[in-house]
Amino acid sequence: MRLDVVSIFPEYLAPLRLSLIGRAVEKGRIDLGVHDLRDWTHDRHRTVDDTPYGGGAGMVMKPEPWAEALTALLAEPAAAGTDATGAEPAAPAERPVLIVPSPAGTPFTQAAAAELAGREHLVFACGRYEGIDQRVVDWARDRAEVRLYSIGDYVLNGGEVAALVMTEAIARLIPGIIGNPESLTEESHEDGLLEYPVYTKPADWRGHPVPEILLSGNHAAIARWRRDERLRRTAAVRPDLLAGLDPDTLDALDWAVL
Ligand code: 6GU
Repeated sequence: MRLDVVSIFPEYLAPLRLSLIGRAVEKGRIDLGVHDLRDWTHDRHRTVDDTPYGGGAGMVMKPEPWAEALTALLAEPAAAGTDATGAEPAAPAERPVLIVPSPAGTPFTQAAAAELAGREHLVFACGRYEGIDQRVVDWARDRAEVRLYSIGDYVLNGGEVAALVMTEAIARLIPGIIGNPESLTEESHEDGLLEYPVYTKPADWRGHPVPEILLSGNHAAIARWRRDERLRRTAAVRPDLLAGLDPDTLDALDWAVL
């Protein structure tokens, strides 16, 4: 996957070089570019913002640097294998996805992360101030599949932290990036339920025993207990998730818990 991030604070994206994504970048599974928007300005002050039309508080990001940045980053890569020797015609390139982190976007979900993990090229446009001139988003629709995503109902100062959140959720779902892919299947949000509680040694810790069933060796009973815990937890803290479940995915034992 090719991953580009544009920001006026490229240092904010340093964590992309660490841990899981960092290793994927080192191994060449992710081709990462972190870019300073000011590199596409031409004035002495490297200006990226201006006052809003219509008045109001704060500043708005100017369209020109964004258009130059996105023109450069969304450009089709030079087609390989179409030289004068008449070799293989290159497969048509998939449209890049331009992700604009925004509190006014649609909710970013595990399903969105899973879908994006299968795409060839993601570009994150991290805005600051009151946002990016709307015409940039409209203009970019000819060049990319544009998506505005919010990571939750609260306000951040800019899109950088949201881009870190989204890239982590996406990158860990790219095939071959996580050592043990089984760890992906029983997680919170994979199937609309929260995960079950986990325990490790010692079996009794400061007077708190591990639930006995987990020491029983009865794998079917353990699986049922874990499912019951997932249902109870989800009902207790995220009734909105339960309401969104397909009732056909619940069996009689599930209904007995709920
Ligand atoms: Cl994606 N960006 C910003 N700036 N604020 C947010 C957000 C995103 N999601 C929630 N708040």
